[in-house]
Amino acid sequence: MIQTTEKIWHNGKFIAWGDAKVHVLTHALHYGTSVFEGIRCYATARGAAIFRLDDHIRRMFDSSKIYRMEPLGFSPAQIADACRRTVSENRLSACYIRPVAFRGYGEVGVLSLANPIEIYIACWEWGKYLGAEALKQGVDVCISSWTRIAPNTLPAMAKVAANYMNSQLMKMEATLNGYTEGIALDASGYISEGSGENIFLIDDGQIYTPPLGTSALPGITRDSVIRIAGDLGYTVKEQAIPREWLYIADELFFTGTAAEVTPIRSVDRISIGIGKRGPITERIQAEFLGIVEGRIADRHGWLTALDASRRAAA
Ligand code: PPE
Repeated sequence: MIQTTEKIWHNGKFIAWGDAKVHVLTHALHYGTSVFEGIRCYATARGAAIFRLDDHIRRMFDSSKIYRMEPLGFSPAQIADACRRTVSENRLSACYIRPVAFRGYGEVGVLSLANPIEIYIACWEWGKYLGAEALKQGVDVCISSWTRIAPNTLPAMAKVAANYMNSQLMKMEATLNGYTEGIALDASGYISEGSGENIFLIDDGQIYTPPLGTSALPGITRDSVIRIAGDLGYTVKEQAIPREWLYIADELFFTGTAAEVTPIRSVDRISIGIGKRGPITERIQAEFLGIVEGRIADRHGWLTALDASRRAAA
């Protein structure tokens, strides 16, 4: 069960957690009309810091633009500020922040343009997404029998609720068959992404990831890892990856806000590389976790300190 907190931000005001309710005829509930983000806040030595806040808010506005959910009624700077205030209001440091904007109660029927847009921001403590041991030991995954949403059906660059019905089919199938996660192929048969993660492959010292054209979400962690890999002297090639390349790769890992950098140790019960976290994955993961947890200099300016006075003093 989710660990509740005290307050949730709604359209500019804080309300009690238990009062954040919607009518059963809310448009989003029937038709999936909801754009959202998942953002992590980390406890660092200098206080709580939110990872790539502005980039997440930018993606949320992009998602709402794609679905003609405009204007949202608040600027990106206002939503970013509301995210910071939601964490402070709940006196949390390490937590997961979930801003969501959706078409609310009004008309019933597919066309949503007249329905009001409601924005909520909640946060709560959320531990390791793929299990406590996953970051070190790696996870066992399968190729999903479900194809990822095709580019001319649902736009994958938008992070919207509807896309997660496809993700849920992948995740339920994987879980019920004893795997931690499923990876989908795109409509052309190439590797797309996990139900809630992007994927990276390492072969012969070279790092690869599927391009965004494979219906993969433009992950903020994906982008961070591409830049961290560059800092470490690697270049990441974005190219189409056939399924069998996963089986014979030296290393594989997932990236995501919730999953962070999680090694994959097997695919379809085929052991990958040394069968646990590989050396390049370990370097990238250490660098990523070092930066987000404030132990390594924030050279890209990715962290937003919650407490501005502390930031000024730092
Ligand atoms: N692909 C998908 C489909 C996806 O949902 C995520 C995030 C990613 C890639 C990675 O994107 P980013 O977080 O920007 O690096 N998945 C979120 C959902 C988790 C959930 O179960 O809810 C997340 O990691 O927050």
